[in-house]
Amino acid sequence: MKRTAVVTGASSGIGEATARRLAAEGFHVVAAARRRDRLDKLAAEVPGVTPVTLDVTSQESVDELAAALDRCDVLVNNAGGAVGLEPVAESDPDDWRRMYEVNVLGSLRTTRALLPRLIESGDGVLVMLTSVAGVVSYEGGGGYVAAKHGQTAMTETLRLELVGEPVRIVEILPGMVRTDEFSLVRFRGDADAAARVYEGVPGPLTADDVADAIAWTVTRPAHVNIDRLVIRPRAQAAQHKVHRVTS
Ligand code: 8X3
Repeated sequence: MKRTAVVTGASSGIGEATARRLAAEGFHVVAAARRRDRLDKLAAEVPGVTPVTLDVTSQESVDELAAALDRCDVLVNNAGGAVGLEPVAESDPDDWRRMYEVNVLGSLRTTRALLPRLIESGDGVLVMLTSVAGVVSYEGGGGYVAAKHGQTAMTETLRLELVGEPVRIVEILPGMVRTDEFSLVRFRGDADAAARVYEGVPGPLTADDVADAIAWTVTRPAHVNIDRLVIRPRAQAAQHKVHRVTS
C-alpha cells in the first residue's frame, strides 16, 4: 500500500510544489487547503493527489480531515504566512492574532489530530515549515517573526517529547523564496512592493527548491532525522546580507 503524505496549504506555493513532488516520489498525497477549486485542478493534473478542503484555523475542519484518512505516514505542516510589515509599535494585534492562529495553532491542530496516525505508521515523519524568521528577528518582521519563533519552539519541544516513538520531527527553515502569494499577502496586495523584495536578486529560491529539500528529508532511512534544514538562495548570506545586481 502506498504511503500517505498530508500537505497543508497545498493550493499554492511551497505546499503545491511539495504535493506535486511527493506524488512524483510515489506517495499518495492528500492536498489540503481552503481553496478547493485549486486543489481540484491540481488533483486532475497530478495522479496520486486527493484534494481535501481544510481550514487549519477550524478544529472542526481539522477533525474532518483526520476522519477522512485511512493512514498518514507524512504530515507537512506548510499552511502559514505573514500579514503586514509594520514596526512592532504600530502593529495591529488582529494581524498578530491571525498569524499566530494560522502558523502556530494551525500546526498544533493538525499535529494533534494526525500524530496518532504518524506513530501508527511505524515510520512517521512530521515536517514543520517554519522560516529563518523562526531563528532571527528583523525590522518589520513583527508578528511573523514572533509566530515563527513560536512554531520553531513547538517543533523542538515535539522532538524532545516524542523521542522513542517511531516518528521523525523535521524542521525546514527557508529564507528568500519567490512564490506568487507570500510577499503579496505580506504587503496586503501591493504587487509592486512585493516584487521589490526580489528586485535584482540573482536566483531567489523557488517553491520547487524547497519541495526538493522536503522530499529529501522524508525519503531518508527511518533512523535518520534531519532536525533542522536552513535553505537560502546563494545570494542571501544572511537576513540583511542580500546580493542584488543593479543594471
Ligand atoms: C519568509 C522568509 O526572510 O521573509 O519566511 O522571513 S523571510
